[in-house]
Order: sequence, then C-alpha cells, then structure tokens
Amino acid sequence: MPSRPALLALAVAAGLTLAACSRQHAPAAGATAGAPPAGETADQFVARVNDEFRALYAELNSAQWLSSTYINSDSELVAAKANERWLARLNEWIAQSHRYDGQPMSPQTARQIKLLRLMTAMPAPRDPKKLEELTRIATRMEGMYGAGSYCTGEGANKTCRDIGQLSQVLASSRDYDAQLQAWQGWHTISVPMRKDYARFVELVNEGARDMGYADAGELWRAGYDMPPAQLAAETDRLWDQVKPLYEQLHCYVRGRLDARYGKDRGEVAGGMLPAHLLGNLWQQDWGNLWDLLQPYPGAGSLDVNAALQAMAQTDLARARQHLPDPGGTPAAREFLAERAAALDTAKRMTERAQDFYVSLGMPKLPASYWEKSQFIKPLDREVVCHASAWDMNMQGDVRTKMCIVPSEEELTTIYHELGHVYYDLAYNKQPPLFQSGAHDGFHEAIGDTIVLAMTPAYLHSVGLVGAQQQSQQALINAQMRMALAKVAFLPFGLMIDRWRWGVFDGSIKPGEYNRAWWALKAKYQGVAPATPRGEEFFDPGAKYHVPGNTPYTRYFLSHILQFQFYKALCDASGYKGPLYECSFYGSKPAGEKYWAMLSKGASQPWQQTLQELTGSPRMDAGPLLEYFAPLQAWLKQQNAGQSCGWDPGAATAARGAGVATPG
Ligand code: X8Z
Ligand code: ZN
Repeated sequence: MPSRPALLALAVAAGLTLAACSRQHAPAAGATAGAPPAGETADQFVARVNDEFRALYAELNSAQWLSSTYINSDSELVAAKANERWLARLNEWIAQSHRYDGQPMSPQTARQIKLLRLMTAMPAPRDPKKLEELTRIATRMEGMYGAGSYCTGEGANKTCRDIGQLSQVLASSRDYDAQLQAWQGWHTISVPMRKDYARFVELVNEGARDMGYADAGELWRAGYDMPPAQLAAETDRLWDQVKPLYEQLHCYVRGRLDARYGKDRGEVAGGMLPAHLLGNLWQQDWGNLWDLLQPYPGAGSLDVNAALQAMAQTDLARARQHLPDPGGTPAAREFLAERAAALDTAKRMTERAQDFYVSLGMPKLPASYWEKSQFIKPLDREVVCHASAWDMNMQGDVRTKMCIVPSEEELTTIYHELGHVYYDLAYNKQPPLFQSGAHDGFHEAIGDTIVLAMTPAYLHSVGLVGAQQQSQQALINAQMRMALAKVAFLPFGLMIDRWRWGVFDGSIKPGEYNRAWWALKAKYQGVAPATPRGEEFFDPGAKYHVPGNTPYTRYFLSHILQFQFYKALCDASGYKGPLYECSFYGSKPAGEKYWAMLSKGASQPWQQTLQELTGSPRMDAGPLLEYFAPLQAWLKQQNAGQSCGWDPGAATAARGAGVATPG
C-alpha cells in the first residue's frame, strides 16, 4: 500500500489506511504512549508523532506482510495484535491532537494534524475489548478471502480451485455452464463472512463516531480536501460525464454476447449483462473477452498474451537445461524447472515494467525489492494473491506481493503496482504524515498512467506485439482494447462504495446486503446474476476490498485522473499528435514533471498538486473522452438502430422480488 504511512499498509489488509493498496507506515510497538510531555507545542507534537509513527510502522508492516504471505492462525494472531497496538496508539495521538484545536500553528503542522485524524480507514472504538474484536475480525476476513477456494466432489474425487484457477475459467472458457459454475463457486467463499462483516461495520462506525464523524463512510469521504458531501457530488458529476460512453460500450458488448450465446442467455431480463459472462469475477474488466469483442480480427496484432506465453515457454526450456542439481526423478526435475521458469518469467515481466519508469529518469528498484517481493504463488501455504505494493519502512524497503502468471492483465497490474512503489520512494523524504498520495486516487493513477502510454507502438518496440499497421481498423481495435479495461471499470469503481457508504450509514441493513449489492450492480453497471442471489449469499465479500476494507472510490477517481495525468505528461514530452497515440516512454521532461508531483506526497492539497501537473485544480473526464472519441463515434454507428440502455428493476421484478435501488 503505497500511500500513508506504513500503518496504513496494514490498513490495506485490515483497513488501516485510507491510502492505496500500498502498504504504509506504522509506529514502534511496545512503546506505550503515556502522557505527552508537558508544554509540548503543536509543532513538537507533530514531530513526536512522526518519529513514533516511523518506528511503529515497520513493525506493523512486518506483521502484515507475514500474515498476507503466510496465512495461518499464528500469523493472523500476530498481525491482529500489531494492528491493535497501532490503532490504540493512533487513537491516543488523535485524542492528544485536540489539545491544539483553535491554537495558532504553522500551516504544515495543521495539515499534518488533519491527515493524522484521517489516516485510518478502519476507525477503532476506544474500548480496548472492542478494538481487539475489530482487529481480530478484520484479520480473519482477509485470511478467509486469501485462503478462499471452491471444492467439488468427495473423498478421493475432491478437487478444489482457487481464485486464480476460477478466474482462468472466466478468462478463457466460453462454455456458458463452466463459467457459471466458476463464478458461483468463487461466491461461496464469502458466505461465512457475512456475520463478521455486519459486526465489523458496527465497530468501525463506533470508532468513526468517536472521532466526530457520522459513520465510517463519512470519514472515508472526508479525505479529499473538501467537505465529504462535496466529494460524493464530485463522483456523481464525473460519472455523468462518462456514462454515455459506458452505455455505448455496454450496448455493443450485449450485442456480441447475444450473438455468441443467443439472446436468451447472452443477456438477463432488462437488457443487462450476465455477471458470469464478462471474463472477470466482478465484471470490472472485460478485456478477457477480446476473442468475442475484437472489432476487426486481424487488424493490428495486439495479442500480448501470446507473447508472454511464448516468453514463459522460452524460460521453461532454459530452466530445463540449467537446473542446478541434475539429480532426482524426471518428475521432480520437471517440477523444479517449472517453478524456476515461472519465477524467471514473473521477474522478467517486472523488469519490463521497471524499464518504463527508468526510461523516464526514475531510479532502478533497490536490490532488496528483488529479494523480498513475492512474485509467484507459493505452493506450500496460503497467501493473499490480490496484488499489493508495500512500503515496509519508509526508507527503501519497498515490495510488491503478487501471484504473477504470464498474461496481459497481470503485466498491466505490475505496471500499476510499480506506480505505488515509485510514489513511495519519491515521497520517502517527506515527514511520515505526508507520506501518502495527494489523495488516494492519485496513488492508484500513477502506474495506470504508464499503462495508457503502452501504445501498440510501445508494445511493438519492446517485442510484446508484432509490427503495427496504421489503419482506422487498427485504431478501433487499439481503442477497444483500452476501453474494455478502462471504460468497463468506471461504474464498478463507483458502485462498491455506493454500497459501503449505504451500509455504513445504515440505509442498507444486514438483512438486505445482497439485494442492495445487486440493485447497485444493475443501476450502475447494467449487470445482473443469471440465477437468484438471495440473502443466503454475501456476494460483496467475494471482492477483495470488502473483506480487506480498502476504500474503493479511489479507483473510480483514478480512472478519471489517469487520463488527465497522461495528457499532461504527453504535453511535457513535447508530443503533438492525437492523445490516444501518445507514448511518453523515454521522455525525461515527462519523468521530471511526474517525479516532482510524486515527491510532494500529501504535503499540500491535491488540487494544488493537480494544478501543478495539469494546469487545472479540478478532476475532469475531458481527457478520457478526448482519448476515446474515435471509439465513441464508432460505437454509435455500430449501435445505431439498437435500443441501448437497460432496465435495472427488470431482473429483480422478473423474480418477484422487486427492490428499491439504493444510492
Ligand atoms: O486492487 C487493485 C490493485 C491494487 S491497489 C491490484 N486494483 C483494483 C482491483 O483490482 O479491484 C487495481 C484496479 C482496481
Ligand atoms: Zn493500486
């Protein structure tokens, strides 16, 4: 988790931080805060908190790292305890900070106090028993998610599939029933979380009220240098800007699914898209449906998956020849070769991502990154495979934790994670309380901005796709490839926290968790399950960020901001052509501008940081729409004569279980 201090890192796991999926810092354990020194000024107070924070941070992160890369009851206990100490200390600092309310102090001190109070996404009750209960539940939920698997058969015939295997079915099978089974299977893992989640909500709401917020959702919305209600309105405004584009994409995809599966199976009542047919467990990225959705097969070659798989085969052939120990059975030797090759491939993919950042003038990642990161899924234990980036100690021990396989989706996730890591490295010189993103959406947008610069020409230049032809058809293919990741994501990025904001403010009750979830999926995404999903399920828990308590609005904002960043960096590089063809790979001026922004961390309001990079202090979907203008025009033509849009009430009404749409 890149933003905020380390504690936050853990926050990721346990919702400590408001920061990104990057881990942040935590204070030194063991030390008891005790009474603050008499006569301590506000400046002295902030300096002391920064010191204590830095010290605690490393311990918290180590505990969290262990519990995410070695899931068992012991690591869970240690992580929960470390988190408990951290949150207790945070509560003490926050209480102490109120001594300075209304007192004169420097603007920098005032800002650090403000950030201190917003630091955690998991506000803890003051009651130590409840705090203990909260951290236990948080750690347990994340462990359940990490260890989640779906088993079928009995006895010797029992087979279990983890998230990677189930995702693979959705990514590559086009068999309706196989996809449905994989999708439903993954959604069994969250059923046991429901009770824990309801209690978790009660506990964090109590913590938020102790801090003066109406509920935990309001605390989350308070972290944007504007009143919480204004942030909510900003997300509505941005969604309104991009919704017409999403609706066109939705319409096109529905037509293609109908063509493949027939109208009765290709869509669900009301013209919605079936949740299990979009190539992704949560319907947040439709890129895996390239085989069905590619506008002009053969126009421009964008098959990055094929190149990565070829790279994996080459690594395997090499590993078979260079095994250090020639002994063992052939099966054992093959096993070792496969493991060595998988690690090689994962590291080579990561080096490819690092190369982009280095081309901008940023430093190479430290040796410790390569030694301590988790690149591939270990076979001897459970781990949380959901990708994350960690700043372990605020002084260079940065890591990523992934279960990399050779696919385009994973490659872009690596670029994303390195964005977090470079942000961490750039702002490590700031005081700990400023070591986070300008806001959390900035943290999420850093690496994705680089992904936008992975144009077909860039991919060709690094050998990931073949020579590119220049044609209108190739352009539409390239745009579609990007839209299936970026445009498809937008309503998903919004709906998750629409659900959580409602859960936290009590407008969604535990008895209607699932109903409200699907009502929001219908409203924003136009997606519906193919079979009824009643309250016997807890489908929100099947998405990492819910049991992991990572706020999600950051990703929606990031998907808008990254196009603003991209345009600004293209300008800085001197690029003059159409936005969608720009790559600033190798541009030192773009790199300098980016690094200057990263180095600021959270030391000033994000509006100022955005202004310095882009010339405007406002988040705006203009650059996104400019980027996708050719595709939007093409989609309109394709969809002409169709009746686009969907009826969000239809699916539930069809089952006689109508429900008001929340949000
Ligand atoms: O969680 C992530 C990153 C880590 S911050 C892998 N993302 C969101 C998700 O997977 O749901 C990146 C895109 C959205
Ligand atoms: Zn991220």
